[in-house]
Amino acid sequence: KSGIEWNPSRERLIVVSNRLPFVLKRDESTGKLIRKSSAGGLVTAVAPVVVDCGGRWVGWSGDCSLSVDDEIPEASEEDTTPTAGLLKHQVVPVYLNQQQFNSYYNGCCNGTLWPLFHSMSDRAVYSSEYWQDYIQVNQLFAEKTLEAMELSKKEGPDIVPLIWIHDYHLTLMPSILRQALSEKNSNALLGFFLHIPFPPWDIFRLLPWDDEILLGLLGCDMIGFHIEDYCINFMDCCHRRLGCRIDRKNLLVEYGNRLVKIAALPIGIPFDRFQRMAEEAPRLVKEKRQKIILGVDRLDYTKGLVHRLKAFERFLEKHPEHIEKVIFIQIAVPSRTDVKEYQELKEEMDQVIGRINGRFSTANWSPIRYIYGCVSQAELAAYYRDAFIAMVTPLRDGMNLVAKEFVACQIEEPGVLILSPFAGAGETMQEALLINPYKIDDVAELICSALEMPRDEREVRMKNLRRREKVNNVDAWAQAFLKTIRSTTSMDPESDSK
Ligand code: ADQ
Repeated sequence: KSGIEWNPSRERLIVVSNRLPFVLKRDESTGKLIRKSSAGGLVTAVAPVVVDCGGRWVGWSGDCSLSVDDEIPEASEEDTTPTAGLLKHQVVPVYLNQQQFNSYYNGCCNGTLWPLFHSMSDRAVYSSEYWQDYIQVNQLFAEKTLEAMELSKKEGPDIVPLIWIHDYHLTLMPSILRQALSEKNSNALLGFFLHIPFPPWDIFRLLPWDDEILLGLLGCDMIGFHIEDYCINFMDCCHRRLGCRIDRKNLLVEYGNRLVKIAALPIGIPFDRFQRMAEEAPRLVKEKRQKIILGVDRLDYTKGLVHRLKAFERFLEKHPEHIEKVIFIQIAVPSRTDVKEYQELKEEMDQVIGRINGRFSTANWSPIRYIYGCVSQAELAAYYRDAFIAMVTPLRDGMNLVAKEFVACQIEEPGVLILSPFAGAGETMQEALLINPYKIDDVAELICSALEMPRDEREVRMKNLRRREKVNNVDAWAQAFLKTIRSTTSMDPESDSK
């Protein structure tokens, strides 16, 4: 149950994201498609809402070989994930061919927009071919969403679809939908949430299609970002690039004859689920004498992995008294492995880890344990619980969920969170030790202070961090989004009863 109230005769939620909330795989023996669950926070929070209100989910299946002829399977009987309740008619797949995948996804999304939005403009590639495919795929998603809206409207004459679009892959969709709706004289509420940072004007304007992205997003009734800085950056770009009037106090952008509501809505995690997993997880690391310093990341250059390892190396160099007393466990999940920059990062990681281990290992100890691969959530919870320090030190990050998952799992001896202020999480998790990840020497010293921090201080910091994340969990985030978008019209059921 989502805990969100719906008026079934008037509302239907349609979620649109690059990926469906599960992967579709072909069973080799039967040739039929089966669902493989993905357990991310977004899916956990949003899928129950779609199930409750009889809504729909539009997204790519994750496999270029699939086509309209493939039938979407129902969930298997053993499936207990939050998407199990999504019936096949609620799943609206978008089909991409290999060329579109390479150009739209690897090219424009991950080669252009990802680095630029993370203010790493020197890594961004500008290609008009990629951009054309980005437009085309956004159109494709818009068509599928319009189909889903039509189906939803058929379920009741007064139904107004509430469309919730996710992330940088789909920034052009809102204005395409708005245009189509006005041609059909149809109504819907359009909302968007950006999961990554929105960069400052001086960076954003490097993009050759900056105006198109702003115009695309302004098709919405409401746009959510993680933190206020990103809201301000977006409004500033609308003002300077498009000449829009903006209301900084109430977070509104005026475009055409409409007001677009902007909102800072920091995402949370399923806190209680992580805590429960930490209570049940077995002990994975046997050495009791050694304190664990933990890093958990997608292998991405924005996450500051190499800087972190170098800081750890400096720490061992400057504080040899800690040799054999700590172990650094880095868990890195492979990501975007088709993209050259990600392959290069993988090689650099192997090299730096090899060097540090070669330099400091003794007969019975190696400083770094490197796990390259996907780890189950139950195992992650065990690492989070048993770590003495978690290092969450991205160079830039929209929010960062690892910082939040770590505190949710800290149910035994309280540990310390070392956090970069360049993650959205740095805005609210003020009891963490905040440090600029580029300051290698200072990070090295901070590791030392964290290891020596008195228990009382660790306890107070961790208690406050946990209290905040428990309340501001992922359900609260989804509810806040839906409440804000409803408030842009008279659709809010609370306003009915007034
Ligand atoms: P991501 O960049 O993917 O998300 P993040 O918020 O750190 O980044 O979430 C990563 C998730 O992957 C976490 O839930 C973590 O548990 C999981 N994970 C990491 N390594 C793993 C491993 N080896 N095995 C299994 N699971 C692993 C984007 C933005 C973020 C924003 C989120 C949500 O870039 O800034 O916080 O969306 O809005």
